[in-house]
Amino acid sequence: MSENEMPQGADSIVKEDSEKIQNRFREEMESFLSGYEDNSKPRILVAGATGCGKSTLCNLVFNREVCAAGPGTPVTRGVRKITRPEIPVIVYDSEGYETGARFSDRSDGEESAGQKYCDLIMNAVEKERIDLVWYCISAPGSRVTDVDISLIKQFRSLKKPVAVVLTQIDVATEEDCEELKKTIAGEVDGPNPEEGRKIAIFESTNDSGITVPEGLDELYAWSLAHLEESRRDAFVISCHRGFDEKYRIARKWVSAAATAAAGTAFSPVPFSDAAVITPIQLALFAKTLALWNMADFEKILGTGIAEVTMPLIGKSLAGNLIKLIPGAGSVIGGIINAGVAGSLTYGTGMALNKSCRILNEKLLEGSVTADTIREIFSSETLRACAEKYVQERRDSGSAISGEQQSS
Ligand SMILES: Nc1nc2c(ncn2[C@@H]2O[C@H](COP(=O)(O)OP(=O)(O)O)[C@@H](O)[C@H]2O)c(=O)[nH]1
Ligand SMILES: [Mg+2]
Repeated sequence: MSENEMPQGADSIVKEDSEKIQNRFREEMESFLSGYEDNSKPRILVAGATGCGKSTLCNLVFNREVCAAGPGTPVTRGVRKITRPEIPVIVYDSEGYETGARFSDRSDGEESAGQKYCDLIMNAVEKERIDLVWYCISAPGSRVTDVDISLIKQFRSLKKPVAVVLTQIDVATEEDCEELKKTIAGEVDGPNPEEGRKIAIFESTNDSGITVPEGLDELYAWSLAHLEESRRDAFVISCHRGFDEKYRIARKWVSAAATAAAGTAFSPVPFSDAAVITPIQLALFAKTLALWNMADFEKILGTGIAEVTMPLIGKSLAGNLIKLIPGAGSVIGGIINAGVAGSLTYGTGMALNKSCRILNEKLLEGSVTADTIREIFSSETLRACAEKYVQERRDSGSAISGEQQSS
C-alpha cells in the first residue's frame, strides 16, 4: 500500500499495537541503560545530618525518588549505595553523625565517636571511589558542627571535589545563609584562601518558586565540571537539569544514527500497518527517551510512549517526509532505501529530541498538564518539526546519496 492509498486515520493505533510498541521501546531503553555498568556511572556521596534534606536534594536533581526507593546496599555503617534502573548514577546516602552513640565504640578508648564516624565515611569514600561529595547543611539555625568541618576538610585533603549545599533555605533567613557561608569558608578555607581553592557553596530548596543565584543549576554545572570526562554523559543523562547538554548529546546520537542509516537499506520493524520505523530509529528513539528521563514515562505523565511516538513513526508522516526527498519515490510497505532512512532518522530523531526538551523544561517549571503533553507531542507539532529537519538535512547535502540510489 502506498501512502496515497492510506485510509484516513491510519496513524491511530489499536491497543495491541500500542502495547507492542511500548514493549519494544522499553526493551531498547533497558538495554541502553544497562549498558552503563556500575564502574562507568558517576558516584556521588550525599552527606549531612539526618533530616537536613539530602533525599529531597537528590529528588530535585534527579527528578525521582532516589533515596526513598528501598534500603539500598549497605557499604559501611551509616552509608548505603543506591542505584536506580532508569538513571546511570550511583548515590551514596549517609546517615548524619547526630544519630550519635551508634558510631562510638567504647573499646576504642581515646578515639571519639566523632572521629570514628569520620573514619567510616572516609573509608567508604576511598573504598567506593566516590567522585563527588554533596555536603548538605540545613540553613535554618545556621549550625555547623566540628564533624561537618572535619569531614569537609578531609574530603579536600583527599582531593575529592566537595560542594556544600545549604538546604531548606526557604525557611531560613538571608542572614542565616550569609552567616553559614562565612563560618564554613572561614573554617575550611582559612584566612587567605587561594583563588580557585575556595569551597563551593550552593543553596537549595524544594520551593520551586524561589530562585537563588547559586542554586541547583549551579550545583549541577559544578558537578559536571568536576567529573571525569568518561562519566559526564552518564551524569547528564541522570540529571533533570542541563538541558543544553542533553540536547547536544541527543543531537550527536541523531547525526550518528542518520549517517549509519544512510549506509544501508532497511525493512521496517514489523509493528503494525500504521507504523514505519527502522531498527536504527527504534534504538535511537529509545535512548533519546531514556536521556530525557522518560523511561518511566507513564508513571510521570500518564501517557504511553507509543502514543507520543506514534506521530513520528506513522505511515503518513513517513509519506510526507519522503515527498521532501527528491526522487525518493514511495517506500511505504517495502524496503526503505538508505538515503531515505537517513533522512527519516534525522528528521524524526531531532523532532523527538526537541519535543522532549520542551516537555522537560515545562516539567521543571512545574506547569505540565495532560493538555501540555498532548500539544508538545501532537502530530502537527512533531510533523512540522520533523519536516523542518529533513529539509535542513537535504539542503545541507547529506541526503544526496538517497537521491541517487532511489529510482
Ligand atoms: N521547607 C522545606 N522543607 C524541606 C526542604 N527539604 C527537605 N525538607 C523537609 O525536611 C524533611 C527531611 O527531608 P529529607 O530530604 O528526608 O532529609 P534527609 O534525612 O537528609 O534525607 C522532610 O520533611 C522534607 O519535606 C526544603 O527545601 N524546604
Ligand atoms: Mg534521607
